[in-house]
Amino acid sequence: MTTFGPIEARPYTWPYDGSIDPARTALVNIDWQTDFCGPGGYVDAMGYDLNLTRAGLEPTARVLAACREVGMLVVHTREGHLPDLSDCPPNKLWRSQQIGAGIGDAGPCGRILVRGEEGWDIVPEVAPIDGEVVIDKPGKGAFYATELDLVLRTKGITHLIFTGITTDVCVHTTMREANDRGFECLLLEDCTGATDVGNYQAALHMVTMQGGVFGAVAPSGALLDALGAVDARLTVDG
Ligand code: C5J
Repeated sequence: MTTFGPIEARPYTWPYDGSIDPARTALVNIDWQTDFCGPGGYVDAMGYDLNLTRAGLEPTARVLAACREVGMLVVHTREGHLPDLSDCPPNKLWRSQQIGAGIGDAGPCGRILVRGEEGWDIVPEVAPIDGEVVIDKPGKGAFYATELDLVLRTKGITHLIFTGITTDVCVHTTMREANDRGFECLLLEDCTGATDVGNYQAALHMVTMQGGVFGAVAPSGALLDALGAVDARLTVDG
């Protein structure tokens, strides 16, 4: 299969081993759910600005199209709990109730952060298509209590490209877990967002410390250029 890149990233040209091989690379889209970026969802109930968590949606849709085009594995994750909340730790439940967005409580998009509810769905702009991997997770990290590691290793994946929300919570936790497992990670800075601008900026910066302690950071345009996604790049640039 054709390889692409490498691409200009911070703090090193990504990937460390020379080029992007679509057969060994997965795009991992973290928690693009209504609960985190849609009106009436969990983040909205907590009172945070949805513009911040929605900011990366359009660029992510372009990246998703380009990665599908080159035959890359696409993985989507969803944070959510079983309807009886038996997989929701009591301290997580308590904390959500303190901030006025109790997990399992009824809201405009159904029960907050519960599997199968409207708010738990991935938003249409970046929804999975047939054949893509969807990982349901009860926690922040996508490796904890899920089949993700096994699926990636079975498919021969060694490199991961991340988009998603929120940068400082589920994206960071998953990227850190992935890095510890030996996956070579890239975070697309314009394809992610947090509930706080300072946290978003700090989370990006943390990745780049110590020579790329969790991997590297790049704008999505660099990836689109490398993949030869000419149409998508033209749209990005207007
Ligand atoms: C949070 C997430 N923030 N997807 N989840 O609770 O980042």
